[in-house]
This record gives sequence, structure tokens and C-alpha cells, in this order.
Amino acid sequence: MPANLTPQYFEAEKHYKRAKTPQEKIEALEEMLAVMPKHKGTDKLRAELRRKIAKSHEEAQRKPLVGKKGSLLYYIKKEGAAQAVLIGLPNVGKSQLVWAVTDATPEVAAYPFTTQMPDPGMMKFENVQIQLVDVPAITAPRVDSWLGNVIRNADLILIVVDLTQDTVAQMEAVMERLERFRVRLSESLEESDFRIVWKRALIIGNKTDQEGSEEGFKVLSERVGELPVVAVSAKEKLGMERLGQAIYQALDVIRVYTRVPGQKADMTEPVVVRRGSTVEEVAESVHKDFFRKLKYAQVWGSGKFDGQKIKRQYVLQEGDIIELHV
Ligand SMILES: Nc1nc2c(ncn2[C@@H]2O[C@H](COP(=O)(O)OP(=O)(O)OP(=O)(O)O)[C@@H](O)[C@H]2O)c(=O)[nH]1
Ligand SMILES: [Mg+2]
Repeated sequence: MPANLTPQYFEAEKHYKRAKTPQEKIEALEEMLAVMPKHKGTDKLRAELRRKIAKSHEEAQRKPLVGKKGSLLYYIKKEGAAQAVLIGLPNVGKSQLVWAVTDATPEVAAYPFTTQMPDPGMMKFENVQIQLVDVPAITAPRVDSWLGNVIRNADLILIVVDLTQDTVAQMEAVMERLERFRVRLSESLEESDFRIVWKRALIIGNKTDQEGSEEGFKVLSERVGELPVVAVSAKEKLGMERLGQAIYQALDVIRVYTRVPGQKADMTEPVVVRRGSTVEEVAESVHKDFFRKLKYAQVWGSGKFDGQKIKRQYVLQEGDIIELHV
């Protein structure tokens, strides 16, 4: 069925094409929707416009806030159990990787500085949702004002390295930028500069489908010292399972399950907490008041006998099931 679109519609469409900000896009799209004839022939088109409007609203939400000195600031709201940000030089495959393992669809292209704004997506590792944030290359122009903040705010840094290029030079470039952002990847007790933050990191060697990547990985592995490193092909989706495992491990968290007295624990909904967390800390992350109200807890797993009563300060282990009594 023909859509029979009107001249007003095409006028509104022109506005949309010229729109620069998400707000302008939303306005133009709403105009297009308003002037579009409503009949079966335009059903699909109207649905598509609504989708675009929703997308522009999302975009508007992560639109940069203007900082004090007119600089751009981005803040990526954390979702899921943890937030990991992918950093690296241009073209190493950061966006391709986010595309491969999350629900996000960032732009991927063979030229540098394709990504201009942060783009978060959710990755599922077993029963855990982890947020991955695609950001511009660490050497991109005009990102210094906010990229450092996004990195400093993340729970984990994923350094993506192209295994077909000089891996050592890439690591050096990344480390130099991190230093400038006052981010360190290893904890030093002597550090007296309170502005320096320490972050967990995982190094991801990408493009294992390409010739020369094996050699690149060897050289990289020798360079990284204590940091964990994993090899993948984002494009061919090779090593994705290992990647999920490596990310989870690098986060250094554990999964604990809570159960309501007399019921079975829901094993699909873990409470994800820092390794070394105590019962009272888990209780608090379940509900603010529980820290105060917790009387005692019982644990299943943990090498204790099932249902054993445990103290508030008891340190939990991966996979423990606990019953909180308040
Ligand atoms: N052969 C191969 N090519 C890849 C792989 N991952 C990414 N690429 C290609 O490398 C190019 C750059 O990929 P992007 O994901 O856009 O790189 P990026 O790191 O996000 O780049 P910027 O946004 O510019 O910083 C694209 O042409 C990708 O198709 C891979 O695993 N193997
Ligand atoms: Mg990109």
C-alpha cells in the first residue's frame, strides 16, 4: 500500500536531516509523525519514527553536560553488576568488540576516530550483567576533558590492543594517557598523591584472525607483567567465552544468592559483591536497612555445613547461598 506522503512531511524530513542535536532530531521526528497520514500504508514508517524518537531521547540523556569551563562532561550511569570501559588507540576494534558481546550497536569503521561519544551496552556473563562502555580512542582530539572522568568512574579498564600492530608502542601510549588522567593500574602504598586512582585492568589482544597476531600476542604477554591478558577476534567472535570469564575474574567479585526462609534460592539473580565482602555488607547491598536490622544469617556452601548460622562479619565465598534473618 502506498504511503502517500505529503509535501509537509518531506519538509519535516529535511529538518530531521539537518538536525544536529538530539533535541532538534526529536522535534523534527515528532513533526514528521504529526503530519504523516494515518493509514495501514504508513504503519511501518510510523513505528520506525517512534523508534527513532526513543533513540534520540536516549541520546539526549547521554548528551554532554557543559562543565564549568565550557568543557564537555559525560557521566555514564552504571547498570548491572559492574561497569567496564574499553580504551585503546584508534582502529584497534573497541567498537567491534562492544558490538560483538553486548546489545549495543556502535559504529565500526576502518578509519580512525570513528567513535565520538561514549556508548554503553550490556554483556551477559553466565547469570551476571556487565556494562561495557565504548569510548573514543584515547588519543582522539577534544576528549581529555571527560574521558578521564569516565575511566576514573569505571570499575574495570579493558585495554584493547591490535595484535597486528606494535603492541608495546600501543601499551606505552595507553599508559602515558592513563598517567595523565592520574589513573594507575597497580596499587602502591607509597603513593601520596590523593588525586591518583587505582583501577583494575584487563588487556585484550584483538584481531587473532589476522596474520602476525600470534607474534603480537607473545610480545604483548611479555610486556604486561602482572596484568591479565586475553586474546580474541572481535570480528570473528573468537575467544568470546574466555573474554567473559576474564572480565568477570578481573572484576574480582563474587556471586552470592539470597533465599527467603522456607523457599529455594533464586540462582538466576546473584548479588554481586566485591571479593572479601561480609554477610553484613551483602545484607546492606540487598536493602539499606538490612545492615542495621540483620540479626543473623545462615549459609549453604562455603565449606560450612548446610544451614550453619554465621556471624555478621563472616566473609562469603563465590556461590554461597545465604538466608538473612532480620
Ligand atoms: N580482522 C579484524 N578486523 C577487526 C577486528 N576487530 C575490528 N576490526 C576492524 O578494525 C577496524 C576498526 O574497528 P573499530 O571497532 O571501529 O575500532 P575502534 O577501536 O572502535 O576505533 P575508533 O572508534 O576509531 O577509536 C574496522 O574496520 C573493524 O572491522 C578483528 O577482530 N579482526
Ligand atoms: Mg570505536
